Amino acid sequence: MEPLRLFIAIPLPEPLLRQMAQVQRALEKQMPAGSVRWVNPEGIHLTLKFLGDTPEGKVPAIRDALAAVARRAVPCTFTVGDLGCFPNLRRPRVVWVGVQEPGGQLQALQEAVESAMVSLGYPREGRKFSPHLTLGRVRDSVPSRDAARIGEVVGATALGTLGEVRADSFALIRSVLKPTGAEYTPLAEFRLEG
Ligand code: 2AM
Repeated sequence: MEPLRLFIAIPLPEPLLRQMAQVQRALEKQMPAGSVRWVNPEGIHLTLKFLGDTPEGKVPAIRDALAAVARRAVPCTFTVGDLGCFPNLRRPRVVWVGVQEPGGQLQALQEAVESAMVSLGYPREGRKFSPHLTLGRVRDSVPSRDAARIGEVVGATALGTLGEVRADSFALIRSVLKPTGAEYTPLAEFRLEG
């Protein structure tokens, strides 16, 4: 049987997704044509853990482990705003909107999800958790002059705060890669009950 490509993420409210679509359109106008693959705004989410290819038989254990995390984790509120690029503005690969949550509950939730998945055999993420909402990915074929322009536009755009999100659940999501972009299907949602 085909493995399932899975990840764990916090879904975002519709009005914020519409704002993100506006930001994408505003950026696209200023960037070299076709230089960025913009993600479908309806699917924008805050990723907590990417699991990747997973045998279907493992899904019940993942669900049980995530349900246990959700029973203990508290809801949190985070702010969405400001723009940036990974790895940096000089070598942009991913264009994102930032997520700020000084209270530390989002970080605690991500760590709890990470540990639960490490216990199930997934590798621990080597990088520090940098919560973000991906808007688009710079195409591999983009000449360095165009990449520089993308970084300049992102650096020069003062987005400010788009809004606050009350996160009271997270989801296990299946991703199917299509030529038109990734299609996401939530397999299970977990309410934060702590
Ligand atoms: P992102 O949050 O930076 O966009 C589904 O692909 C989600 O898992 C995306 O949101 C993506 O990153 C995240 N992700 C993390 N590591 C990944 C990887 N190695 N391959 C694909 N997606 C990954």
